[in-house]
Amino acid sequence: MLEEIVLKSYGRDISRCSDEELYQALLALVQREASGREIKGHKKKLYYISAEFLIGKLLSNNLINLGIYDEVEKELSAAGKSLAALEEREPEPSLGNGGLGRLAACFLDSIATLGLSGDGIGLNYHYGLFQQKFKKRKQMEVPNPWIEENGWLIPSDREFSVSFGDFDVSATMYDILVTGYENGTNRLHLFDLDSVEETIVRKGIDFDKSVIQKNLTLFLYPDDSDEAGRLLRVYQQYFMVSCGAQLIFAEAQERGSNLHDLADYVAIQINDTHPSMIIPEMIRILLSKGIEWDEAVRIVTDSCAYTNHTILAEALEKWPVAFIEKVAPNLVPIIRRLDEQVKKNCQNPAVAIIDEQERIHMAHMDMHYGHSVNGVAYLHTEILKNTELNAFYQLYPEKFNNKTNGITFRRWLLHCNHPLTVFLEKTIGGEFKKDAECLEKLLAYKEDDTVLQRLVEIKKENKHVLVQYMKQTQGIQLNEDSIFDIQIKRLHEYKRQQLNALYAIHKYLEIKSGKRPKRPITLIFGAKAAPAYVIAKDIIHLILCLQRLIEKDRDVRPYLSVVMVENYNVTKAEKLIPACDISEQISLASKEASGTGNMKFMLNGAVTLGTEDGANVEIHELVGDENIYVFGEDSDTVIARYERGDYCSRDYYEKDEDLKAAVDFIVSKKMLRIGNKTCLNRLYRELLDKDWFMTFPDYPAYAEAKERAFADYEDTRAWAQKMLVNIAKAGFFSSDRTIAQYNEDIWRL
Ligand code: 26Q
Repeated sequence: MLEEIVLKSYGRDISRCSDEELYQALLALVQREASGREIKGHKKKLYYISAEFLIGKLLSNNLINLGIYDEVEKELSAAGKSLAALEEREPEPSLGNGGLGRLAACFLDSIATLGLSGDGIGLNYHYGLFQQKFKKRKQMEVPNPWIEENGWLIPSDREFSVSFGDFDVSATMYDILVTGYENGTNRLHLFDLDSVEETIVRKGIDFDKSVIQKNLTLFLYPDDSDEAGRLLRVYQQYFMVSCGAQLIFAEAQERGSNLHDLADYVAIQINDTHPSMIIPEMIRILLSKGIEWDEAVRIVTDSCAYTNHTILAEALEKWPVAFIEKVAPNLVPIIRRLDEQVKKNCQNPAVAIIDEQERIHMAHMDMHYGHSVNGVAYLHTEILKNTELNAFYQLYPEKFNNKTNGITFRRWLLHCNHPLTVFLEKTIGGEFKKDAECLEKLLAYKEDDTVLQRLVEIKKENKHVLVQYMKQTQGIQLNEDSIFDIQIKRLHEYKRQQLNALYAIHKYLEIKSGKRPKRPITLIFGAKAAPAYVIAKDIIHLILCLQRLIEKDRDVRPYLSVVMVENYNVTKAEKLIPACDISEQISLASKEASGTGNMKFMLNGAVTLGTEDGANVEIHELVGDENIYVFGEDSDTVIARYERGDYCSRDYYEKDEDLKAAVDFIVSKKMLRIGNKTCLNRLYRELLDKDWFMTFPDYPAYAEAKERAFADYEDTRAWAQKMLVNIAKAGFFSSDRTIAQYNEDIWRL
């Protein structure tokens, strides 16, 4: 298959080609095979519109989905070449920050896998999420280009132009083919500004934010807390929405829509509020085509559905009317009219679109003028209905629904964990690849020693592979026989990496005092912090200082290590997850909408150590008390404490000796010798004076649960049974299930 292409293009066989030539040939092969399978001819089409698509590398995934991975790998290795080396060469498109962007990527995979007609709409950022480098134990940000002369992007010949308040721009649409697993192909449409100039990048990821014509699609926003350049973000959003609407209307009309019946031709899923301007923009276009106001509003409402991904108040977008006035003045009268309509029907100021400070609440527009509002895990949706969005739930109970997140098993099992995939296939057959719930068949082997032993061996093999990788990439030597305890996710106080770090200090002090753990422990972290998020960066600094402290300490080194993986991204996740024993999911209950890393770990045989938050609640219910370590206060307790407003971290600190010792150690002489005084002091003060995400009340229960998990790990057979149950019960978290539910309840394709 590959040989044929190579001979034709280079006139040589595989063994005589360079890796670069082989990579290009594989790219051509994938594009040819994928484009032959495009899903066409359906009347109704889904558009998943999102500011982020964290797709990760595509080559292997496409080969798997096209069913040619094994064949290609054999051809290559027969010629003395390795597919792994070609994968290394591929740049990762990091067009997203974290969970929300990765979810969008998993969804596109599942939409195509289920044979549904549905495309992604997003932006073609020239630089993805910054590359993270560590210097002096601090995070530095470096631009992260990914676009190649000959890569995955296919330019389209449709033309797009966008009118902002003060100027017009033209845009090009680039498509990435999205292959389904042994099924059809859809597309991810990425819009790019024609006049972008990469030369305006200054030092690091700093760039001239003033000239929109040059920077609009230059960078992905690294952030939900960076205040600078918020106006630019609104420009990005309107650019995406305007181009997206042009595409949606053009395609619907090509499929036969007369616009009055648009909702029979399109379903639009709004991924958080970043694309919310699609609502007034579509109304604007319909009005301009002569459709009356009431009908235009109805058409748009029937087409659009909104997903909420967060209950953190600071992440809910509220844009000043003045911003929209500058960026998209034509939307302002429409938004005002929508707001008047709301205010006429409902006097509660909590549901207004425009508040008394003249700010537009994007989520409010979505809930009033979309037909569906969904949360991303059971608990999250309940909190939305009962607390955060209760006023809207009262108005529109029928719009609210839950869609518990999922992950694509093609990337997060078949691709990242070959040994486990092969073993599962051999043991329970290959049906689980298409029908994830078939993984439950594994439960029949819970008492089978050969199966249990093999699961342990596979974990060991994967740990070995990670050890090699860490040695090669960061020069860090991990101990293969230690427990791998892993926390990988964006750095955020609510996710509580600091809680894990406090435990690390506690363990360090314990070992120093002569109390050694039965088995060495490796605490692995991976996280990027938003460049302007000071405390998050301080937490990274703390972890890197601990890493250094322990590396240099002969007494402690054999029993404990703390390791921070540099530049955590999708590619690194694929290497870390299969090697994990204990999956850290320790957010403050009520704050993590769902989490999806928790699902990836479970599927790969790690046992969760977590709070009753997000999808952890559903994992707990599926695997039972025996197969998860749950600790900490529940969401009701936490929510009630926030309402009372009487949390005082110092009270907990004074009462718990271990905790006090760990917290004080942050600013100890030992630490100050390694780290930066300002950073460590600031973090220490933050914890003592504020601790907004309540790490202290959960500390004792966390340490206890962690000790229990480590002790249980020593009974290898019982631990293997836990691994087995976790794998067997992971089927529910296939994004194929999630997407089938979206389609059944919302899109109706
Ligand atoms: C907001 C305002 C201004 C600029 C940026 C933003 C912004 C950017 C990114 C707000 C939010 C995000 C990302 C949110 C996110 O990733 N949420 C995660 O979504 C996952 C998928 O549903 C969940 O599993 C996670 O629990 C949730 O945190």
